[in-house]
Amino acid sequence: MSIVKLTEEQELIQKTARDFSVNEIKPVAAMYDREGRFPREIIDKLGELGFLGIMVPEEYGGSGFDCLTYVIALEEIAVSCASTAIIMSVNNSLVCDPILAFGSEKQKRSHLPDLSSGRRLGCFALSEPEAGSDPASMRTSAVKRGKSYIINGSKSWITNGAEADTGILFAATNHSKKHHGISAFIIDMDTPGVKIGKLEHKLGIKASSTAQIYFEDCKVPDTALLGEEGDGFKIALATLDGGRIGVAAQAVGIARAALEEAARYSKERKAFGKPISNFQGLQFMIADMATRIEASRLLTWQSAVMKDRKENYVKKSAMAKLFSSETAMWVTTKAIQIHGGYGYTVDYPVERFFRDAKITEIYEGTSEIQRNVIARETLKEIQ
Ligand code: COS
Repeated sequence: MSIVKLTEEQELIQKTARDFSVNEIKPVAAMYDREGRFPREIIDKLGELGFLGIMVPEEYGGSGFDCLTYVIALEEIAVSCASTAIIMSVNNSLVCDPILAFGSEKQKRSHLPDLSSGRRLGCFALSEPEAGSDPASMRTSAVKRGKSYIINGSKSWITNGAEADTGILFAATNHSKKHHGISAFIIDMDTPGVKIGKLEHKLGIKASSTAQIYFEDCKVPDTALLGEEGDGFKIALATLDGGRIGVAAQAVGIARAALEEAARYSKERKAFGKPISNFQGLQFMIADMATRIEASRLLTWQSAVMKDRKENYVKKSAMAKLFSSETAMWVTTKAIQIHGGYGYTVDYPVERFFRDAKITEIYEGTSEIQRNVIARETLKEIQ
């Protein structure tokens, strides 16, 4: 299947994720989407399977696998439900990962076991109403008072925001220092002064919540600081480098689901007296869909392997996210085309895949931001 030979353990995780996805997520995914309901029961089971802290070492209560194993599992989950996949991806990549990479020993021991098991769910609060692609312009502030910080401001587009128990929050501790004045905190979402605002009514990933969060004189202990004061911007970008691998895997899963549905449909549906899969025009679509998905997966796996090897994967994760998300959008569009009018109805799942695909080109850095990152790194490399 690929140049990467999976270990027996990785194949087992892939099978476990696939079986769970097919048996327990696929039958209910359309219902959760239609009702816009958070799939709490599924997330609890993902916790039991060890899928919420896949890369967290066992000593901190996680599964202790590498990033490649993580993306393999995430793709399988995304094939059935992109909403579930992003809930899982945020918890692993955007919450557990920065605590593991930048947290103190005490922070790792106190937060990671609950986050890995699903006893607590995490969110990543970086974006603001007027600071998405340009997080350095954030307005949320954290002012030091004795042994505490007082946080004021608002965050938007926060996946898991309404359900999360633990948040990775970014706030300016010194506005005059611009991006060097941003700090990261691990906060308890039950802290007085944290208020969940409006939930977005979205085009897709409707089973995952996307919330606004307000902070009104929210007092957190200085022990909540993640890394040093002023490290926040670096922590956010380094975390997003990893998050983008997760979104890439999610996009590969969505695209694969669309291809599988389209291929099956094309073999059943007849026109002009034969299955439409017999027509070359349609075969060319299937060929391009399969090829783009394979290339997306290779980029995704490559960036995961580079992360595991502790190589610089900034450019590769941006490439993986860019290519996979645009592939997901393209493949889901073709899947609807192959289904004709039926694909445009809620009676077939491809319309959900199409709606879900779009967000992968937007969150954790838009396609335009990924191109900025790729160009910046490429121009640095070529002298
Ligand atoms: N990891 C760690 N630090 C990084 C980094 C990375 N991947 N990329 C950049 N930085 C640091 C740089 O080293 C630089 O630090 P110093 O000033 O100390 O040297 C600083 O960040 C600014 O870097 P640069 O000048 O290259 O960045 P720009 O301001 O031109 O652009 C981008 C920053 C576009 C890369 C960044 O703003 C970005 O990725 N934006 C998208 C954010 C995003 O994904 N938003 C979605 C929110 S989550 S849904």
